[in-house]
Amino acid sequence: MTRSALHELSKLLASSERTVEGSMSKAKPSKERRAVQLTLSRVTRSSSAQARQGDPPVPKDASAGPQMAPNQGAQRGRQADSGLAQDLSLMSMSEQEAILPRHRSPPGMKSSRSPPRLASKTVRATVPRGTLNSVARLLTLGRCRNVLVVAGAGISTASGIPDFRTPGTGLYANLQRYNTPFPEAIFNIDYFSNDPRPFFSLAKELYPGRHRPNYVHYFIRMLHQKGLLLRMYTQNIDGLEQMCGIPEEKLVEAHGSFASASCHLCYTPFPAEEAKKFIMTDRVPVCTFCQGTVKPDIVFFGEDLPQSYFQHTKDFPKADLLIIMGTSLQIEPFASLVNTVRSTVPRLLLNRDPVGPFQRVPLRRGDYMELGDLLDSVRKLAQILGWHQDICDLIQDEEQKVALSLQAAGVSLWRR
Ligand code: CNA
Repeated sequence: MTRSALHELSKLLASSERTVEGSMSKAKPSKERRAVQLTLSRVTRSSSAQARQGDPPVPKDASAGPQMAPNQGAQRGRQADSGLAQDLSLMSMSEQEAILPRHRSPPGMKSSRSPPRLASKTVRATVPRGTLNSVARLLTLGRCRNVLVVAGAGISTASGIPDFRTPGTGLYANLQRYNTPFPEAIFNIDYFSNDPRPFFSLAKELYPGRHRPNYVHYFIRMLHQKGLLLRMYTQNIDGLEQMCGIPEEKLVEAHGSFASASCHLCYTPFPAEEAKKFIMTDRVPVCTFCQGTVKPDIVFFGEDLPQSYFQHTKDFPKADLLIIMGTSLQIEPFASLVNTVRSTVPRLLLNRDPVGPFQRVPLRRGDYMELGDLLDSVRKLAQILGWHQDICDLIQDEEQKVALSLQAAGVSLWRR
C-alpha cells in the first residue's frame, strides 16, 4: 500500500472513531460525566480508604488472557480499529519526525538528517518506541494542545521538601517528633482543633521562602510558555508552582496554600503575613472574632476543597493529554480526577512507582508510564522535545532575578 493510501485509511479510521464516540456519549451518561456529577456535591478532602470512582476493576490474573463479556465485542472492535489507526499514524510519523529541529536530537537518538523512506515494518523498527518518545511525538506533531498536569509532593522532593509516603525520607516516616497519634493526624481538623502545634511545626518547614522551584516546576512552566498547558492541578502546598512563574489562572492548588489564612472555626479571614509571623515564632494566632485558632488556608481532611477545584468539570473533558507526576494518588477526591479525562486521551505517569489506574495489568490503551526519578524522566522528556536548553536558561534567569532582589534587600545568598 502506498504512503498516501495509508494516510487516507488512517484519516478514515480516525473519523469513524470520532463518530462512534460522539453518538455513544449522547446515548447514555458516560462514566466521566457520572464522576463529575458525583463530585459536584460538597467535596471534602479524604484519604484513599473511601470508594474510588472511575476505572472498572481489573482482572488480577493477566496471564489468563483477555476475558470478554458477551456485550464487549463491539467495544473491542472499536478499540482494535483505533489501535490500527494509531499504528498507521505512527508509521506515517517516521517522516514527520524529520521535521523535528536537527540540532535538537536528544543524546542517544539517531539524527533525523536523512529521513528513511522504508517499508512500514522497517519504519516501525527504526522509530524510537519508548514511552517518552511516544508522548513527545504527540506533542511535537500538535496532537496535544490542551495538556493537564496533575501533581503531588514528588515534584518538590528535588527542592528538598520530603513527600508523605516515601519510606525512610517521607514525612509520615518522620512524624515522631510531632507527637501525633497517627500520621494523618497532622492534617486532621479535629486533631488540629485540639492541638495545633504539630501542624504548626510542620508549617514552619513548608512555608514559602525556604525552598526554590526545581527543573520539574520549570518544565511545567515551559508547557505554559509553549501554549500547551490547559491547567495544572496540584496537591502541593509549598507554593513552588507560583514561584516558578506558572500564572495563577493556570493553577489549581487543590489542597490550598499559605497565601491566605483564616479562623478554623468561624472562617474569619486573618492577615496571612501576620499568621506567618506568629507561627514562625512558635506562637498560636487567634481569631479576633471568636478566639478560635487561625490556620493558613491549607485544606485538611474533612474540609471543603477550594472553589477553583471545580474548574475540573470543564477542564478534564477538554484535555487531550494528561501528565501525572510525583503523587501516590491516595487522597480523594483529587485522586479520581485522573479517571475523568475522555477514554481516548493519553495519560502519562511519571513517578517512582505505579499508582492508581497505572497499577493495572495490562495498562489501558493510551496509558504511558515512565518509572524512576522524576527529575531524570522530566529532563529526558525535555531533551527529546528540544526544550532542555530553554528550561536551563529560564532557571538561570529566574535564579539571577532572585539573587539580585535579595542583594537589593541586603540579604546575602548563603543565609537563605
Ligand atoms: P505522597 O503520598 O507522599 O506521594 C508522593 C509520590 O511521589 C510517591 O508515589 C513517591 O514514590 C513519588 N516520588 C517522590 N519523590 C519522587 C522522585 N524524586 N521521583 C519520582 N517519584 C517520586 O504525596 P501526594 O502528593 O500523593 O499526597 C498528597 C498530599 C501530600 C497533599 O495533600 C499535600 O498537601 C501533601 N504534601 C505536600 C508537600 C508539598 O507541598 N511539597 C510535601 C509533603 C506532603
